[in-house]
Amino acid sequence: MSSLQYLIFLVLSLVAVVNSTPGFGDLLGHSPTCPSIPVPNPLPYIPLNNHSFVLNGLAGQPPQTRVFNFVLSLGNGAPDGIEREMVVVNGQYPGPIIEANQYDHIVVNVQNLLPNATTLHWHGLYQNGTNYYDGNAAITECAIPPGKSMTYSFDLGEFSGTTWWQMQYTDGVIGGIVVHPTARSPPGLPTWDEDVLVVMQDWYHQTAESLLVEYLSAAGPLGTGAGNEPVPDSATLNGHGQYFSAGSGGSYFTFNFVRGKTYRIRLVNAGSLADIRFSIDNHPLTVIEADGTLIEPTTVAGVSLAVAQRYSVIVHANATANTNGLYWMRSTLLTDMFTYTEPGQNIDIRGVIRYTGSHTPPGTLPNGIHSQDPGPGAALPDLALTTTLVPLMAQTPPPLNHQFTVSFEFDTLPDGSNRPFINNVSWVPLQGTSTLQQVMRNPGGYAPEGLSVAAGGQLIWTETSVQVVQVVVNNLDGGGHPFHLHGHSPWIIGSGPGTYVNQQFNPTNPMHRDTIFIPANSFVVLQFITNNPGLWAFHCHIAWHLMAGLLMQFNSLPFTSAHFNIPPAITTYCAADCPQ
Ligand SMILES: [Cu+2]
Repeated sequence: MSSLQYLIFLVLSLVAVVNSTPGFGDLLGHSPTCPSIPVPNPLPYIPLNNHSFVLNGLAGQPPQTRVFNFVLSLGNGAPDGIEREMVVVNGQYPGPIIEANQYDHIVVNVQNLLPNATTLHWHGLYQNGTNYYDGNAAITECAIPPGKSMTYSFDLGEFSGTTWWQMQYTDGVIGGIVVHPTARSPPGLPTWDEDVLVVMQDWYHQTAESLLVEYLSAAGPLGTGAGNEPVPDSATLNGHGQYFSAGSGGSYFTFNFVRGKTYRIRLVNAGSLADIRFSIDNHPLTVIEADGTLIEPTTVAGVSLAVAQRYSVIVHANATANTNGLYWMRSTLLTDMFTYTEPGQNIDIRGVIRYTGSHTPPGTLPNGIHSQDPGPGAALPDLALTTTLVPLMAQTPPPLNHQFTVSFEFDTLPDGSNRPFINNVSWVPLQGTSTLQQVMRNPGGYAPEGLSVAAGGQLIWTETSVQVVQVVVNNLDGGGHPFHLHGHSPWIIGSGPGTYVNQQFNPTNPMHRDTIFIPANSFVVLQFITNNPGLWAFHCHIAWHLMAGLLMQFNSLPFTSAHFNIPPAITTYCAADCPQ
């Protein structure tokens, strides 16, 4: 791109950004076609009860359709001790857990009683043949207007493992998804007696809507500078958190261990920004799953999860260090993403493991709230980088057909604010339509074969036939970014510092997962097969970076997508053109 082209591009993208920014969380009535409803007054939220996080198994049940009803509304409450307005599902936070077996069919009836339009995205699910239910506003559907409903209806297909659903984009309410495999466990996979979910989320006391305005401004949050991501105040662990400033304490998620039993704990980072490290005092963790991929077991002291990543760990209830039978679960926010000090912040969030037989009164804490982590009781490392993980079920990726490179970085706009760019393109959500709708109307022309840029910041790679593609992603930024590919679990063929310069890799049983952390100033090489028709977002999962435009799309098999039987509601909602 010449410097003149670049200048024109910057001005155009600035105009696009300015035009689109109110699209996130605008007031009602942005569009004359958008319905307005009397929004119900927020009620105090109900914490999802502790027992809900224990999974039922469902093993041996025949394949079936499982139906869930989600009513989205505003609520209020103080998960970490500080009152704020929240988004809740059926009055609850976190939202309900979707538990099913592989190959089940899932139906979720969503009713939106929020003042803004929204969608629900089912992270990591393949949505093969139902791309329009991927829940990606402005890409696979248009958001559900206030007062309206939509039914998501999809097969789980081959997916199994631990994942989560989330509301896009503002103040995302979240919930777990657990899909049990139907086949017998592969050799080498440890067994467990009980199965429990632990969902962790960094937590802000301001609404995402107001924080986004600050983030996208030249002044930045708290005036700390353009491009500084809003730093969270605390975090929650299964909906319970602690914030000790202002005299508030919050509450603790508590889980009972029966001595001698073995537990599978499924960890999810459902947050917006921070990496989170999980550990349990005096208990080693044996990691067996990463983003739905079973891995060769590896025993560690702690596990760090980037935003949107998941791990399963096996824990033996055999600790004797604490005579009161109480141990801390620790969910520690890593500060590497934080560019300024948030006053009063608590990064040290706790939950409680309580051995049955503990003679302490209910609610007793293991020891001091500022006690140091004693470690697992043996000298163990933390979990290493993704590229060192080995899938338990070996796969050899087929030889590649097409390779292409994208590079991303952040740049300052003429007004002093900061935006991300992939190959010099910053994504802006389409208004009143979706890229899928555009492709269906013009499958051969909207986004031609290969890499193209459609109007409004839509960077799209198109494959009109089934191909094995390799995408080289160069991170030119001085920070790390967790990238998520919708609808796939790409192989990680290679990675390293700097930019990719045709290094050769030997992809013998490479790791594959749907959310890959790309460290600062480094690259990854991903490989996948374009056999899943539709528009698949590939984006940084840090909420602020995504909303600022760090996203591109893969357009697989557009002539197949053109025959999708899109539910009429989606078309109607596109025409309504409601702000999110
Ligand atoms: Cu990012």
